Amino acid sequence: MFVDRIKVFAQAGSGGRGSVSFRREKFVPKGGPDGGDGGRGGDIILHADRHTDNLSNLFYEPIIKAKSGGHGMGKKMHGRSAPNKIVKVPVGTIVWPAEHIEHQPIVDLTRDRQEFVLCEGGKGGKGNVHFKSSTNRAPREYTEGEEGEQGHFVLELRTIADAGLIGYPNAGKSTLLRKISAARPKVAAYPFTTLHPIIGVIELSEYKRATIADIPGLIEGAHRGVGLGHEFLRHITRCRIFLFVVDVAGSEGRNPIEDVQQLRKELDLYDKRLSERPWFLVANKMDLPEAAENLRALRKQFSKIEIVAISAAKGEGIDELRKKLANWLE
Ligand SMILES: Nc1nc2c(ncn2[C@@H]2O[C@H](COP(=O)(O)OP(=O)(O)OP(=O)(O)O)[C@@H](O)[C@H]2O)c(=O)[nH]1
Ligand SMILES: [Mg+2]
Repeated sequence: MFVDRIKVFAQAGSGGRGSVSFRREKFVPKGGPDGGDGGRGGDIILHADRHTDNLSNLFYEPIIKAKSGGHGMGKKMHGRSAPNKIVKVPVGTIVWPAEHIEHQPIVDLTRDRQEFVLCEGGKGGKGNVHFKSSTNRAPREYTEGEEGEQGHFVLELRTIADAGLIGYPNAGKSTLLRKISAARPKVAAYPFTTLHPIIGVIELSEYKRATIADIPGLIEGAHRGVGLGHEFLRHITRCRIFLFVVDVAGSEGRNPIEDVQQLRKELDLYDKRLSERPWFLVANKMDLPEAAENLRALRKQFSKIEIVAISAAKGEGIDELRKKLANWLE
């Protein structure tokens, strides 16, 4: 299961209560106060982890709680501090307050191993040793531990990748990702084979790598939530460049030029800022009959846009695409 948005309730542990206790020893008739402090409650910590690719662990545990600290004890003994509760989330997780999502995020976890204390555990209370004074030698005062912080939050994943693949269903985006990276998205001859974003890592040179996100195919009306498009467009909002993948052979009876225009429009309607980002064309399915002719028309129509012709299925043009990608990402 792929979960990229979830509401959770988080509650850190409370501090333990301070203790009221008096020394009792043989030959020490009136031992003074010796009640120790309570221990700290556990924090709730979000930990960005690059091996975690979605938020499904929270689907099964939408209520996150850390344990409370132990109470203080006699002989000035402190209560035990509760362990922090560490929750692994994918890199690219944004945390919103549940009341107003998409306003001001609480945190954006963009780096691997980045940590954030979502809810702080309460401090332990003070034991009666702290309340001894010249006028009160046998204090019965203590304080309760502080309550742990708590709140409702929405966690949302916005995939982080250098480049995003955008295209109609069946254009061959996943086939391309399989050829160019070690990622293994499913490929099939029916639309919406890809149901959630998948990231592939591409070796550009010996030292350089790039990440590419394959998202479910877009169709007309995607910005309004038709198909799977809208749900997943936010996963490309962080890409630096976009690769529009088209079936240049028009093998499903569509026109590649219209496809590109429609995809551009959907992106623009979704978020104007995205349509201003650098983009390139990948003309796929060059192995099919109509492709060469359509490619000429495509080049004419989009003369200012760089176009790389490939056959993802046959693995043709992949090396050139890899080289171009390195340039585009410079
Ligand atoms: N002839 C030919 N067929 C291809 C090529 N690339 C992909 N295909 C086929 O096109 C179909 C769709 O490929 P996918 O890679 O699943 O397409 P997609 O864009 O990921 O589709 P969705 O996940 O549904 O959006 C499959 O049957 C592929 O085998 C190509 O270069 N040439
Ligand atoms: Mg796919």
